[in-house]
Amino acid sequence: MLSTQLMGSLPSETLSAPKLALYAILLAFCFSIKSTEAYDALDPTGNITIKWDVMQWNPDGYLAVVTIYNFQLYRHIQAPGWTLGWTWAKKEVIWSMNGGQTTEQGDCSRFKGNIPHCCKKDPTVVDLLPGTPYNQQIANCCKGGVINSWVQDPATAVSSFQVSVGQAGTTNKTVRVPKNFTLKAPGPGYTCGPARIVKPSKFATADKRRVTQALMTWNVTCTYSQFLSQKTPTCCVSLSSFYNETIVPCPTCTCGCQNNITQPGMCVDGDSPYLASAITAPAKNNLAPLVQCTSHMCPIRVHWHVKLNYKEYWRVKITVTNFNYRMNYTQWNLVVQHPNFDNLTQIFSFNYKSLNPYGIINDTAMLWGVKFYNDLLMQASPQGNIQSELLFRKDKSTFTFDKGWAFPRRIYFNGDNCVMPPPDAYPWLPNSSPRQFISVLNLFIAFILSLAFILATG
Ligand SMILES: *[C@@H]1O[C@H](CO)[C@@H](O)[C@H](O)[C@H]1NC(C)=O
Ligand SMILES: *[C@@H]1O[C@H](CO)[C@@H](O)[C@H](O)[C@H]1NC(C)=O
Ligand SMILES: *[C@@H]1O[C@H](CO)[C@@H](O)[C@H](O)[C@H]1NC(C)=O
Ligand SMILES: *[C@@H]1O[C@H](CO)[C@@H](O)[C@H](O)[C@H]1NC(C)=O
Ligand SMILES: *[C@@H]1O[C@H](CO)[C@@H](O)[C@H](O)[C@H]1NC(C)=O
Ligand SMILES: *[C@@H]1O[C@H](CO)[C@@H](O)[C@H](O)[C@H]1NC(C)=O
Ligand SMILES: *[C@@H]1O[C@H](CO)[C@@H](O)[C@H](O)[C@H]1NC(C)=O
Ligand SMILES: *[C@@H]1O[C@H](CO)[C@@H](O)[C@H](O)[C@H]1NC(C)=O
Ligand SMILES: CC(=O)N[C@H]1CO[C@H](CO)[C@@H](O)[C@@H]1O
Repeated sequence: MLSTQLMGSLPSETLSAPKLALYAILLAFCFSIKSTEAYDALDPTGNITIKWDVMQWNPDGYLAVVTIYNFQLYRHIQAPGWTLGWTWAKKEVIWSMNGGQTTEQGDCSRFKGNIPHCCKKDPTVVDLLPGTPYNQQIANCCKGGVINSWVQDPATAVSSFQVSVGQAGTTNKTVRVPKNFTLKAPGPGYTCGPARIVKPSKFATADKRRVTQALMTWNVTCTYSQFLSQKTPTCCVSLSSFYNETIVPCPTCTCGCQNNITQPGMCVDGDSPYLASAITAPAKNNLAPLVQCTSHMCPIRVHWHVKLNYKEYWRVKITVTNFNYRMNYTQWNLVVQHPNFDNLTQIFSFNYKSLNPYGIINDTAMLWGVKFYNDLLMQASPQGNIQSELLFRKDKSTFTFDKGWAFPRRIYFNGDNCVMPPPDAYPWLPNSSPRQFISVLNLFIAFILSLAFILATG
């Protein structure tokens, strides 16, 4: 049953018709998208849609329920949560809010008696925290701005608040939609389009026997670009295998370089006596990671180990390690691309869903933690890692340990690309030379894929 004999002499990967079609599609995308557009080849329609439903006209304005839907397959919003801003078209004010609040009231000195919740021309709204009194809540609120990804849980991929607007239009002819929407999650990365008036939303009552509808509805769509979100990567990949003792580390300086002279304190050693004070020291920007000193300086490393070779199957161990002392990653997820995901037989202690954006090629998987077991990736510490093993069924016509075939083509952590080691550094089979390692065809494919990625994220 268990065979450690190497399969390196099997014919290597050949291009099947569906794969050629995929590469053609990717190639077409390369030349059709503008480089500034946010586009993710693995989640082509991914977006966050913000919907305003006017539920009631008031004497001086309206009452609206604002709902944020995260339609992205694998990108979520984690603590400290989303921040939504816009600019009023006229002199609108916010009388009151439920399930959310503005961060600043602004200058309401022109009001006597009733003072509005916010008088700013460009209000900024955040979610309320869990445990908010019931009379300030509405459905889908009060999660501290945390929104799950659509694949992990559509029920918690939604966030809502209610806003009572004054000094505004009071009919669907006079109301003016807000402009200039901004969504931070919590950092930059999203770009929002203009609000568009759409068909009023319909709501079914709990018993499904009656349908009501909003008086007016407008939608705003926001899309993500990793390029806008940060300049440096945040994640890297290291590789190893049972057939070669070399452990290929993350590329040096992937996320930053250690430089004790010009930037002392940009990383901390795990055994440093200053560790505790560095962690509790107030950060200039509380989103900035405080990382353990490593050659790559990344907050996250994903390690892919080719562990065992059976006759019909082969086994991989994935380990995700957190090097960031300032972050517990809740509801983390991985997206992994490898041609053998079309025959994944078993996965241990992770949830799994196949992502199939083009409907023809089944090589991409989304993996995430099991609730209450390993859905929390703890801050840098001996506990700051999570592991799983994957069992793949061999397809005799494509399977090989040669040419780095057993290593992943692409990995994302929480939707951001993890930098891979260069292909010529991959552990290779004994008796195989680096020259035959990458065929011209593979080079061509790698070039097309990286071009697609650069254009998509850049
Ligand atoms: C946003 O995502 C939803 C769900 O995938 C999709 O139906 C809709 O067309 C997308 N909107 C845009 C503007 O891409
Ligand atoms: C505004 O309301 C009228 C009916 O009062 C309706 O006929 C019209 O379609 C509405 N317009 C919009 C943009 O919702
Ligand atoms: C929209 O926001 C941008 C940047 O915050 C600002 O430069 C621009 O003037 C705003 N436009 C309006 C109409 O407020
Ligand atoms: C507006 O957004 C809602 C919720 O995301 C969606 O169901 C509806 O189809 C959208 N309307 C348009 C025209 O995009
Ligand atoms: C920086 O300091 C750390 C320990 O604080 C040390 O391990 C590392 O070698 C130093 N790097 C350089 C480039 O001096
Ligand atoms: C991470 O979670 C642990 C346990 O819940 C907590 O003690 C720690 O303070 C958290 N760390 C951060 C950076 O939030
Ligand atoms: C992709 O693979 C998964 C699991 O291996 C399977 O459930 C799904 O049906 C496959 N989809 C296609 C289009 O082959
Ligand atoms: C293992 O792979 C490395 C390349 O990463 C190579 O230099 C080394 O020779 C290989 N070892 C064996 C025993 O083939
Ligand atoms: C060896 C094996 O089981 N191959 C299967 C892999 O998955 C594809 C599609 O899911 C099947 O067509 C193969 O038979």
